[in-house]
Amino acid sequence: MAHQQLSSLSDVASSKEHDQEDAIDELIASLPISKGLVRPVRSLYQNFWCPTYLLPNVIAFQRHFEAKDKDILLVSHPKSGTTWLKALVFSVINRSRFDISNTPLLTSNPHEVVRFIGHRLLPGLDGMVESRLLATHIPYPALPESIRRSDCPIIYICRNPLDIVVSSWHFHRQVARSEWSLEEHFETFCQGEIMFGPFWDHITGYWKESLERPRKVLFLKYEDLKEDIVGQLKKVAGFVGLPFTEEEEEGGVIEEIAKMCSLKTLKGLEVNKSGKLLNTITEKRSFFRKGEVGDWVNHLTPSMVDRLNNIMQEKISPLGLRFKTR
Ligand code: PAP
Repeated sequence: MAHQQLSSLSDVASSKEHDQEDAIDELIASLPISKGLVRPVRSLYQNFWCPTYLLPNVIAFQRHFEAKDKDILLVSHPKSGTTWLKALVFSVINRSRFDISNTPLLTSNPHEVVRFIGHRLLPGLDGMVESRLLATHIPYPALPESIRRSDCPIIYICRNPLDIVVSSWHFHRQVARSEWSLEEHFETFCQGEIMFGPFWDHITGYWKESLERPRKVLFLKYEDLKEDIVGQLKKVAGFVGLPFTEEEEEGGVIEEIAKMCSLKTLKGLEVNKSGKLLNTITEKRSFFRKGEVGDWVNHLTPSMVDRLNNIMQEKISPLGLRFKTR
């Protein structure tokens, strides 16, 4: 009898799960779609373009993720400095455990050391009890409510869109191994239909939140990191409640972290020179290219620059946000 009851309860549970899966499939089927090159189809979900195959993960993340106040979430629009930020913040918060002689960054790519959550689901997250360092590309309004409501800090990195479009074009061509022209890519980018775009909503969503809740969201710029990495690292350490001590500053700890996480060092490590990222088709070396501010001058025509500047002036500048572009 008890057994019968149990099996009928589990039947109910599994039929509920099936109903939920059906509902998610129906929801996904109802969304507007756009053709992309690397991920063939993107869906417009909650005002951002998401690769359709990732949507079930995004929805599960939104529904089930429970943030802890001690979690730290790194966020970026793709190609804005994600890899760099992962390496830097990991090094800052783990500096009492690791230094340059034994950091996991020597043997693992930054994307393996700090994993994405939301679009990729993280197995075994519950086992990570202490402060969890996680990353996502999901726009602010689409984050799980538990992240927005909790005190877990968010560190966002943005980059000037002229360099993002060039960087993402190189990346997509490499991943898709195809002759995707810069013109086609630029058009998609300006229409906002790039993964996790439109870029202007992504950037301004986190920018507004950083103004309203500066203790919740730290807003960093790739260009500022290039200009003054020591100052920016101090900012990050203070923001996560682990400011550098005088002794650490005098001992050169900040410079050591900056050097370990520099493009030159990471790109030169064997672990980042070949092989694919865990469970993906992406070559690890494709995350490291030039890492310059202003590489767009070598790629974009004057009319492309005008068009993108106009979009920025219309969508981003009114909020008081400016970029260094060279
Ligand atoms: P992702 O969003 O797919 O993870 P992301 O790391 O944000 O990519 O962007 C890659 C860019 O950051 C590349 O820029 P580029 O194409 O203009 O060269 C890459 O070279 C740059 N990059 C990667 N690691 C570093 C680093 N340690 N320091 C500075 N720039 C870096």
